[in-house]
Amino acid sequence: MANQRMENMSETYIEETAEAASTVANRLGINRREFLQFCAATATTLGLPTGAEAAIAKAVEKAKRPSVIWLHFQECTGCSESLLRAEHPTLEKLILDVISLDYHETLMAAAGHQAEAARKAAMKAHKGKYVLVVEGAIPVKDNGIYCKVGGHKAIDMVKECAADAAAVIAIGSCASWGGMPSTEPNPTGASSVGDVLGKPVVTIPGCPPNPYNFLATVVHFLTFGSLPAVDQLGRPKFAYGRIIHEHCERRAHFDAGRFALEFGDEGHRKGYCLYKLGCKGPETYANCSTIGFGDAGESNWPVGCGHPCIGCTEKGVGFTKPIHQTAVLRGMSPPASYPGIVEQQGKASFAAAAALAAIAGTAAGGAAMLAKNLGKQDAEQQPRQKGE
Ligand code: FSX
Ligand code: SF4
Ligand code: F3S
Repeated sequence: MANQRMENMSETYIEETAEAASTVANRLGINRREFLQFCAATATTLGLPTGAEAAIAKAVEKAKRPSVIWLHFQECTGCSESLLRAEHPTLEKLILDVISLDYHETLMAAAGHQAEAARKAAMKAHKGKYVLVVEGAIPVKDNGIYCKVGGHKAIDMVKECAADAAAVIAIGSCASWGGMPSTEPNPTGASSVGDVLGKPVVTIPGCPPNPYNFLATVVHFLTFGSLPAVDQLGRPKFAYGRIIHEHCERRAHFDAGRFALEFGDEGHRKGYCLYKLGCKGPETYANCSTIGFGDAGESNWPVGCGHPCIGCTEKGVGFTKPIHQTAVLRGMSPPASYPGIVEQQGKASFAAAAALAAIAGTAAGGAAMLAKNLGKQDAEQQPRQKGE
């Protein structure tokens, strides 16, 4: 898609973009074409029109790198790891080029009092202008004593650092809504950044989140001077506007009623839909199915690798619902038809299913119909698979 965007650009745009790109590419020691592709891919991820590549390239070239203070609390550091593991064109180079990472406990060379001093200095020098990124949940039970860094409680640190920040970004599900540390019975009272600060913040959920969603958010801030449009949970709409199920590569199998019923069964080996293994794609908002992870080629995301989505981005789903519990079919539009497999097996005619779908009419009706069909499929598929 990025290449297609490049082809659609006018020559002027290409020249402008190329000029800015040369500077950045030299600075990063990467190939200019790779950088241009990155700009095009970021514009595509953000849903920006053709031509925005030039603005992005120029912003990355010229904009003053915003100071970033990155705090770690209750988490596994997977968010930072995923940023550093991304490739093409070496995301960590880009991220460290577009931001000035002034405080990050895992990545900074300084330790102890020096690290503390670096945080204080950055806060003072960039008062009102720095971006605060928080990774990890914040324990609030027992006055917040369960997480301390340098003798300071997480709850105090986040409030202190947020007070003079230009923007606050909660990265990962832990910071966005509590994530894994908040799993019942949540002994430490692990809470989200928004809850602790008592105000909405931009959230990039996922455990870990897709690094491009973070980078695209930062690039948006750099290019337009503002954070991207968000939904009611603070999630950038460009990344979390759709449920995974809508663009899943296995969706045709779902619609046709072809499911894996056990790990390793014939349906699983054939790449059938993982809904009956507990896939939460139908109730999880994220772009995993469209942008994948780690630039390691097609299908590089949980479902693509054969594992049901556990809904790691979604509060109330990830780390909350049992893995094998089937998902709520959220926002489903009924498919135009219920083809194939049921009819072939002679249990229900296609015409009858289509007529019922037409009578049901609404999306909810469609979902109910679908659920009915799923039941039929189960009855059909089980003995067939056992017999094979
Ligand atoms: Fe880990 Fe981050 Fe999960 Fe949490 O990612 S990958 S536990 S979302 O805060 O480090
Ligand atoms: Fe894909 Fe899961 Fe939806 Fe099946 S249920 S189509 S595997 S997202
Ligand atoms: Fe998480 Fe599901 Fe995406 S488990 S990474 S939201 S496919």
